[in-house]
Amino acid sequence: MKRWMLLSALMFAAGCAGAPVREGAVTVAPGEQVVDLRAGSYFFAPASLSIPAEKPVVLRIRNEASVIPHSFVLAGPGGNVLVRKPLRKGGETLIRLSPLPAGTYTFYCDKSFLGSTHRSKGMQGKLEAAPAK
Ligand SMILES: [Cu+2]
Repeated sequence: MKRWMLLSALMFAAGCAGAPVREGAVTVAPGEQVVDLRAGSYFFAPASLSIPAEKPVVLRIRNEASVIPHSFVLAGPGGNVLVRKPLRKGGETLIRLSPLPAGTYTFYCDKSFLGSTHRSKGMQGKLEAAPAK
């Protein structure tokens, strides 16, 4: 009984460490393209991604940082924010991108520490949505 309570307390704590809103789990559909991205303090790798335009894509972001909080923000060519999501610490976060029009997008982490943004420390990159040939 005691052990069961401790386990559920741990799971509760782990589940609540990230986003305040619980979101439905993203599952990859058959044939859907998965793009891998690594994140950490303070980088995204690769810093330059290419995906097909007008196709749904799932981003699979492996966050190597287990203490410092990071996020993934995707902004359109005009700077408008399309996606903003906290990254699971020391684990994977799946993000399904709606089909994007061809163009160059920017992704970055919007966290900061002592007035210095993670983005300025190197947590940013470019995502190219390329038209099919
Ligand atoms: Cu960050």
